[in-house]
Amino acid sequence: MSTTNVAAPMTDAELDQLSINTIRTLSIDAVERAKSGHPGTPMALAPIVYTIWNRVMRFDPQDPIWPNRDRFVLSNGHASMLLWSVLHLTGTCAVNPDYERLGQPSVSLDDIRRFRQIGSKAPGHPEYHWVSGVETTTGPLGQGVATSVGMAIAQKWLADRYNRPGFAIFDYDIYVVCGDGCLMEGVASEAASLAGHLGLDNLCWVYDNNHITIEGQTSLAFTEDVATRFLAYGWNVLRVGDANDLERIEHALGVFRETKGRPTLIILDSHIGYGAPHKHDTAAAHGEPLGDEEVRLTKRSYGWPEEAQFLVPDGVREHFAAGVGARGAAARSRWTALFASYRAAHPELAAEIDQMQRRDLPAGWDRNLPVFPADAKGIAGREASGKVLNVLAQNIPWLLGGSADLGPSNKTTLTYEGAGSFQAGSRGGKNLHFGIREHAMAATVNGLSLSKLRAFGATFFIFSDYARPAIRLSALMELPTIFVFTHDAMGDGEDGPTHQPVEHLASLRAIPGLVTLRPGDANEVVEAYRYVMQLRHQPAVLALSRQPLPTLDRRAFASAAGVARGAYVLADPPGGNPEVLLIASGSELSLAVEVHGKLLAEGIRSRVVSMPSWEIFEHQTQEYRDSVLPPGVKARVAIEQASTFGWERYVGTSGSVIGMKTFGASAPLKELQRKFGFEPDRVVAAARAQLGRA
Ligand SMILES: Cc1ncc(C[n+]2csc(CCOP(=O)(O)OP(=O)(O)O)c2C)c(N)n1
Ligand SMILES: [Mg+2]
Repeated sequence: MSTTNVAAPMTDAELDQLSINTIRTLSIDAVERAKSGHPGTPMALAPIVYTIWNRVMRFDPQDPIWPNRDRFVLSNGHASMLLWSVLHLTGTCAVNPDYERLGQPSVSLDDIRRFRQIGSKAPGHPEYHWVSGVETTTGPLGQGVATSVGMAIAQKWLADRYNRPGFAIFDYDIYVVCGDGCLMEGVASEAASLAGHLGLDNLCWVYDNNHITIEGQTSLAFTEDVATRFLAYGWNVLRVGDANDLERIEHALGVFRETKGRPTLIILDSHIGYGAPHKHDTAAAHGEPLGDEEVRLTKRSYGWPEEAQFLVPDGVREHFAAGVGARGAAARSRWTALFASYRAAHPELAAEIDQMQRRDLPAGWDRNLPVFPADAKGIAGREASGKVLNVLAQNIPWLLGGSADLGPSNKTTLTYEGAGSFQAGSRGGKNLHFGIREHAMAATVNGLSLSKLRAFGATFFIFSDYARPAIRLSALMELPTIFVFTHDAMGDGEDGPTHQPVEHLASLRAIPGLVTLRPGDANEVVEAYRYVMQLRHQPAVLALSRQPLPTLDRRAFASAAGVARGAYVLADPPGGNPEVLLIASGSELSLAVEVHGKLLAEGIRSRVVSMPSWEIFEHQTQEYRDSVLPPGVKARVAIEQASTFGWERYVGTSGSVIGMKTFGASAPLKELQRKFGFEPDRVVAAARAQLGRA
């Protein structure tokens, strides 16, 4: 290998090489200092990441949230040092959660020195919301590539709605780097299939074909023909046989940009641990420090001073400034001028873009929300939800979403005039057809949300399991995504236990930051949406019934506006002073109301607490919580057609929980309610027992 002269002046080619080797050695040194991390892949992929950033991407380091920037996703998140290196070397600025620029670097050299240490802006994996310039959190392999499909859909949708002749307000591309792990994961297959179907020609995945994963050669487990697979998905497939050949890489990226009608996969043959004499091409280079001696030999092979650490040679920062810095600044200033004339020509559209970027809601977003009259027969949660969604989607232009092939069941289809379907030939449609791909749907919803659209995804509650990894990332990234899950309990009786959620509520309630809501009647559904729409940094799950639920008479009971507090007193005995609390959610709320009446007839004074959301309730003041669940009232019965897991926190160890301890069964709903005890007599008996009057 040729020796690079670290001293200026240099040719452009030398500066390219110097920059690439800076990324490599920063990565090596950071992993060495941290005594943990993944050096081999950054060493191999520095040239592709360098080329994308410094030669191709339109990204202004001064404003990493400029709306029309090209996006870069590092789906093989373990190679995070690639990202920390370029964010540092490009001088990318930090912004705060209110989208204000902070005037300090996003990733400092000191952060890199403290790679993987507490508080460092160079954590183990790319973390959106923690480090500016990270477009999405990655680390769970496959999620980054799948999320990028949502970003690509978003760009197409935004372009369709907002671009006008002479005003290409949104024309950005999405670049993604991924490895063997990402392409082995099922979620990537779903996402690639969807992207191919949709003809997303703004999307470019670069596949690091290094034949290595943790256990060794990919021949252990991965022998498919990736190129043929992606051709079958309808992608454009390119190959670059040498990961160090910048010209060929740049050429392939150019072909991507000229390709219309399909996404592009660039298969890049690389050597993990490139330059390390004993570790290159081995799994040993994947996930551990190289070690002193190997580091020395590697640096020697790069023509690098062997003893230097965290060295950024003169000329490197300037080289990035002259590349991505200058190109990005020029593009952004052109865009800013363009947007100013756009604002003059299309003020309403420009105002929408402003609001969307700040995650504000447009004025009148909640007008015409339905109010459901009292009705003993009632309406299904999913039906009420469909009506609400159709109103909201008309009020909020950038609210869109869809189902994983269950639109007619989930009632999430937007049916109003002009709603349309998003397809290759109709980019303005608001109904997304995810197909039966829940994993990719949820990741796609994240990608849409990262692009500042308000997005929802839907399926049966039971299949929230298939969406869970991306829901978790939604919460971790603090994205206001919306998941509409219907058939939330045993309502689809005859379908049986494969379709009856049991542990799902408990498991979603355990995700930090996620808001779950299980509304108890149609007006609670309205209020649940009203609450959810106002979230800016939290994802929400709506668990909705398949079967009709009685619409409570809100003149006799408390207003459904109480949903906004998570739990509220729905009904008290005359004069107050309850002796037993009945706490219920969703389809069990009307059961609690019925029991309340029966108990009163027996002279037992019960309070019905509607508790659609634990998380929202937890955030109320102690005073409010005590007013709903008075500490002095120990006799408590919780009723919820879901796992009993966790209800002790509200009923105490002596309270009673009528819930599920087993899987369900295949039978008509009425029989299941009898079998599993969701019947008035059973609840009455539990309340009596709580009062020692069994
Ligand atoms: C969903 C998921 N499963 C497992 C892991 C643990 N893991 C991290 S990297 C890796 C191997 C990845 O291989 P590859 O993508 O080829 O990366 P390379 O070693 O080539 O950089 C594994 C299994 C993970 N991060 N995410
Ligand atoms: Mg690999």
